[in-house]
Amino acid sequence: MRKPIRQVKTVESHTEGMPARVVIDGIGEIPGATMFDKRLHFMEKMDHLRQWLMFEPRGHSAMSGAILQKPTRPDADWGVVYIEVSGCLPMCGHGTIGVATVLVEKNLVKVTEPITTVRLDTPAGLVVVDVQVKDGKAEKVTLTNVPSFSYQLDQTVEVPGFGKIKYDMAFGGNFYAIIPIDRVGIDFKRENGQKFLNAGLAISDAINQQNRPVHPENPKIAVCHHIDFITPGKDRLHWKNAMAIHPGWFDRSPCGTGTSARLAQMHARGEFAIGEVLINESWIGSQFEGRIKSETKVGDYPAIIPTITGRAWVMGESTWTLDEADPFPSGFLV
Ligand code: PYC
Repeated sequence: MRKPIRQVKTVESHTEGMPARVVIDGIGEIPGATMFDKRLHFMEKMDHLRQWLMFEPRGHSAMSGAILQKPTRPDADWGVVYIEVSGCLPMCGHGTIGVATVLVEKNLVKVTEPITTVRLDTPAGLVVVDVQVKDGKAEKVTLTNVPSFSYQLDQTVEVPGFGKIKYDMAFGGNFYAIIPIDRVGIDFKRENGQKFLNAGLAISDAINQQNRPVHPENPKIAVCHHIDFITPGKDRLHWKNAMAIHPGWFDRSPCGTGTSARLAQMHARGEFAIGEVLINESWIGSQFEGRIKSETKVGDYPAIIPTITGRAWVMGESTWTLDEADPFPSGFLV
């Protein structure tokens, strides 16, 4: 039998409905002194591997995952490079919850009950994750995210087809434009999904042309590809979102970095205090809890340290092989 030209092993998980395909073997060590450098190297030289694992026919138009690496810092247990259908994020909340669940349930870290603490070296910095474990199962995961901050409030962007749209820009590991749905005049209903995705793409293109956000401490983080359309839930601490991600898919989870950005924005607006719990609900109705652990600064920006709590489930394990005659070695999107 012909040997495959490539083979990797993954653990398939989902976090509140959003896939997290965790690559546990087969990629090797990605060159780079830090996890941020590894992410850049991977994006420049190894992107075909992301496309192979995320695009059809092995993935789909909203696929997401993570590649486990040896950490580049002594205080971390594992390194992580996040991959998804749109590229490689510096930080991914639902991905982190999936990775921590996989590490615990596959015994890739020393597991202690009732809490196993996992320290992840991510491209955005060290992320500490507390996994609530019972009988070897990860029941609930709380990650302490990177410092998150409100970048700009009450901005206006001119969007072709929509006119002037007001938004707040906040950072929670990625940049998020936060927009109440009445500003785009689309009802929060499943059948309006494509309308939100079209609006999100137009708004993100317009923001990146007219007022591109730049991280004050890492100017290589300089794009807004996430539009957080929000609508109130049952009280002031319960919100629902349609998280439209470039080039046109929804986060099925409530979005960990998006929830962090939202906490920072609400805090900056005086709408959320330390000690409160935000229930952030996804497009499919799954929920994360968001809290503020403490306040800090990022450059000159007042910032917060958010924690995000959610759940993930291991669904199976896969061995992916690539045959030399496969006409789609980098997959495809339709
Ligand atoms: O959970 O941070 C997140 C995330 C980003 C994109 C999809 N999910």
